[in-house]
Amino acid sequence: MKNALTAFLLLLSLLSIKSFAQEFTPNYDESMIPEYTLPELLIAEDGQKIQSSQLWEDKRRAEIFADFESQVYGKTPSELCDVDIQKILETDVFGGKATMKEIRMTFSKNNTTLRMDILLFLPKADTRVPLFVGLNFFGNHSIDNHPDISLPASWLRNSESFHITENTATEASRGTRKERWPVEKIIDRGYGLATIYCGDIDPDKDDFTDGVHALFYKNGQSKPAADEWGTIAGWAWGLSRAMDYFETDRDIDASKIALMGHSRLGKASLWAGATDQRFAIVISNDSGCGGAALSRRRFGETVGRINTAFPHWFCDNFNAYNNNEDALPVDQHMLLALIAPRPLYVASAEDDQWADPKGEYLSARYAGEVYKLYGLKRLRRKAMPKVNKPVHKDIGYHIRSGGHDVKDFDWEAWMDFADIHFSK
Ligand code: GTR
Repeated sequence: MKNALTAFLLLLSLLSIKSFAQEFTPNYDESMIPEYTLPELLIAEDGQKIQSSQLWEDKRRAEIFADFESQVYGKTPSELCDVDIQKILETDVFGGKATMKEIRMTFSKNNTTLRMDILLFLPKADTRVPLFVGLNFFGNHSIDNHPDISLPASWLRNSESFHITENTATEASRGTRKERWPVEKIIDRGYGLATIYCGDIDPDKDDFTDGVHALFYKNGQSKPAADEWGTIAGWAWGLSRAMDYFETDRDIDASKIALMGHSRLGKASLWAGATDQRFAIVISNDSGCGGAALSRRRFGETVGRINTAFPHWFCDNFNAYNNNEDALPVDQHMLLALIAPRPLYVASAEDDQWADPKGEYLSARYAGEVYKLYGLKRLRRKAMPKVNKPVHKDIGYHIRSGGHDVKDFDWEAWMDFADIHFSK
């Protein structure tokens, strides 16, 4: 009887997910955006006005952080695990002007291990170099043609154009994503670049048996509890472990690390930037819903739609806000504010309406209230900046022409921004 009831309820929920997905029509009309009131950034839960950066840090920041943790991304375990670090490759590249290294981190706990490879390109220099770090979608070997880059051992999404079949990396996919990673240009500007395949940390599918989560399960647990970390928080955890390594690498200036991420990985870079204040600059590119864009605008992708299509990205508690955005204790401008006082950059693309560029800009502008407490420069204009005209304050923003992608234009704007903030 109990089994029949469970099966019936499961069927009902599958049907409702399916019908939601089928019914969902994104809104792209500004005049159809429902009226909404954003939660107050600078009024604490007990009603106290937050008028100093000290009070922000001592009180309000923690309240907002706790809401994002329990309602949106899920709590990351604070326990440690065993970590083994091996340098598995070091070789000259680009005619000797840079070094390419691979660092293999192996995490173990609960009789489970996880292998995460960090691929690094570092310009040869007399001093420690500043670094950009970002997760990639299709394996470290997809960002450059070099034949020595290790293929990931973890699960990959099948893709004909990236030559991935049977969820396994192949030689043929070397360099297939190199357009998004202008490695030599980055080197020539004096920056290092580090990248990690996101699936090494947690494969991007609704399955919590194969990634980092399993290392931290309590006895008998097989998936995170409703307020525990989803995949995005898992990716952010991996970025922090990479940061642990960067702090030990004598070639890297760990006080000058800019974290960037595109799309779902942009959501991860924002959450990593919020959880780990060692990242000196945080950049999101086309991160949209659950990233930089305001949820309450319900423009393009919505909370209900993202939780339906990607049930594993956020914590289960986030489902309570499907079609119910006004009940959220936070909105995404508050996530951006958690990055303060560190420089923050939000990048959008004109044709990427699914990610709601205007919602991303507004969010970056509203986060400025906290930057102001620190006497920092924020985005003040109501009107969005012109297309392809980056604005570089302590919060940076641009909207690039073209679609959902990472272009050299974006990288150049981020490097200009990093030049200013790292005083290069
Ligand atoms: C889309 C998703 C977005 C964005 C994107 C991506 O399908 O709806 O939220 O994350 O994928 O990661 O490319």
